[in-house]
Amino acid sequence: MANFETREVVTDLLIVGGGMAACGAAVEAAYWAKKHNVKVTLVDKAAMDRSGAVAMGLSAINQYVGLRDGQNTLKDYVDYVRNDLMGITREDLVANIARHVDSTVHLFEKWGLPIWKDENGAYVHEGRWQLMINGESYKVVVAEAAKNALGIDNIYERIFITEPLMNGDKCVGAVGFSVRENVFYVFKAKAVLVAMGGAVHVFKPRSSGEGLGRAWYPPWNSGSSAYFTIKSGCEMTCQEVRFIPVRFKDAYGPVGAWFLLFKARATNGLDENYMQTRAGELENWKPYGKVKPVPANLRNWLMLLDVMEGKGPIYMRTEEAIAAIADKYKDDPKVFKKKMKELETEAWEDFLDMTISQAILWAGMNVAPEEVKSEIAAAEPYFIGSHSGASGAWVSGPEDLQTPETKKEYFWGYAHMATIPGIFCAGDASGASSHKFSSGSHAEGRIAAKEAIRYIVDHPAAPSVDQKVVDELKAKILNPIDIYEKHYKYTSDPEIHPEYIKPKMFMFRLQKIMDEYCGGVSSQFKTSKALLEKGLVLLNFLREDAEKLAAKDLHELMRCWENTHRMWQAEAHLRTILFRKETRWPGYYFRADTPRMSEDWLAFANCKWHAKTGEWEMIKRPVKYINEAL
Ligand code: SFD
Ligand code: AMP
Repeated sequence: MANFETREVVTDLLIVGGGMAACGAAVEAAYWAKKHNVKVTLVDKAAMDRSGAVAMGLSAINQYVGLRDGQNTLKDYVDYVRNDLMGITREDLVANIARHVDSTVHLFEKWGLPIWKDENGAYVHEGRWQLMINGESYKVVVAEAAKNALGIDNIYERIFITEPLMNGDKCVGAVGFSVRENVFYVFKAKAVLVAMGGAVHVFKPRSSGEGLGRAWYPPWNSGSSAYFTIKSGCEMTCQEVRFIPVRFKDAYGPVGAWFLLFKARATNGLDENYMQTRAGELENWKPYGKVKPVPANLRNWLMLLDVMEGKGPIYMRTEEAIAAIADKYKDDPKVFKKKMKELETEAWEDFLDMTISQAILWAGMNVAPEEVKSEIAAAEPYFIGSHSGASGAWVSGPEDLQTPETKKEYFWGYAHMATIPGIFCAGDASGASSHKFSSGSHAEGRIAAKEAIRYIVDHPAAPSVDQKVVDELKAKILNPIDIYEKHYKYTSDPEIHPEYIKPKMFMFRLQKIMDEYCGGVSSQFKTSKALLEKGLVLLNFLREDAEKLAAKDLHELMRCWENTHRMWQAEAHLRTILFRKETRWPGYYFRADTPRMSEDWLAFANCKWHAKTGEWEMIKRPVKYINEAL
């Protein structure tokens, strides 16, 4: 077997991940840990300063409710999220995050994040819920606070968490390996807070050739949260809800600032505004088709109807929007010139703060946004518990926000704890609580960490770990290195071999299956029972071949496990689309054999994988609202 030293870390609370949710968890856990003499450890596959979705920075904070200033109520936010998700949401979770998110944003500001202010000192809003920031260093600022709170000795960077460590049905920690040295890590803990982000590259991306790998969400979020929670036996929710963002084409620049701040229109190749010409289609998706703002998937759907009729390309009318704003200043040429310069700067900064490659693409294509319109397109599917996605673990809500009706279904002792005791989830790892974004993920991390410490105080027994389980996991995790060592000399090209499969080839195969059978870009997001069933057969063959993944070094070992994690996310997704016999989110995916929304399916489609049998269980759970009680 590959020669790896084993290092053991014994702790009370283990935070897996170092992104927005984990940083929130670190800050809060450190506070409560001191009070209760509890040890907290954080482990990240990368370096916290620039790890996760916010690595490149962001140009907006997308969740700020403004409760302090009476701008909105909790009920307003909950109504917004429920409508955007076509009725499928856990209002108790959404409200719990929403009532804490403003204080997280105030902390960001205290820690040094520049939030735009107007001449009266008020935050500048991009839209009703969004604040403009100078956010290139957003993650650095947030990580610094987390590191200061936890102390550097309690943080392990560049360690890839591969598997949950189980003792029967109980989670007693996690195992993984260093991506820099031959060390296998065993973390033993009384509770684990899962915050390893969402999943990217499960589907074939639009990017190819030199651009291959370019995606909207970060490619290093590879489904580890979903894998960890599925494999440990947690019930999962909304696994069918993928998010398809509309983005500036090919470099995935954000559109929110254009639609909301600059009030731009999008038009098709014939200069028609599909939101107007296709408005009649919204009747088919009532009541959600008639709410304001129109749900994100329906906005996509109206656009896709044009694209499917050959009416592309679709353009963001940047030139029109800038002209309309500047027009107000046209009487004074000096002020007009200054305003135009300001708008041009804001347009570029929107990309430079969070999607630098879009600025590079614009520069390379001689795009001056004040002069020419710019192409946008629907991206490939992503799995996230935030934005207008919802996939993640099924977690308990807070007790005080339940109605007698919801309490039976949505509460089991500790808020944001999964169905396996001691596993807590936050950010993209927790499901059915969409629209939390960077700020809400941080807030959810804080909530979950406080609850995890409470759980540890209530359950102080040391984790009991079976050494045989650890030895088996070590052998399994390092197996790709052994396979490569054994066989690589017997081929003229180590990339191709009858005895093994390299992780990149494995990823291409996974992406092809998902793209063609599960409604990816090439299939125009359409699928059906027959296609899904065939896709499942192919996924099962892929699962057999996962045993033959081979790695020539530590980096490829990480790639092997990233792709195994993606494969499990893929299977949960496919099975849940198959289970939900309707189309609820056209614009994200369309089931051609069940093309309409059905009252029977105003319900959560949950799933659970059973380690003992290897079987998946599909579970329908009721949707119950609390908004009237707010
Ligand atoms: O414009 C392992 N997001 C936006 N949020 C906003 O508030 N405003 C925006 O402007 C946003 N936009 C946006 C956003 C993201 C991206 C990529 C772009 C634009 C281009 C969304 C937020 O960023 C997102 O909601 C949160 O970051 C989610 O937080 P969290 O904690 O759930 O995920 P993370 O931050 O990605 O962190 C994941 C961490 O896990 C680590 N990790 N560690 C150990 N072992 C493993 N196996 C691991 N796998 C992953 C990662 O290293 C990381 O630390 S806009 O589009 O709307
Ligand atoms: P995006 O840049 O697309 O990620 O959007 C940023 C924020 O603006 C998110 O909260 C979106 O839900 C919201 N948003 C984007 N476009 C629109 C739109 N056309 N109408 C309403 N909200 C939008």
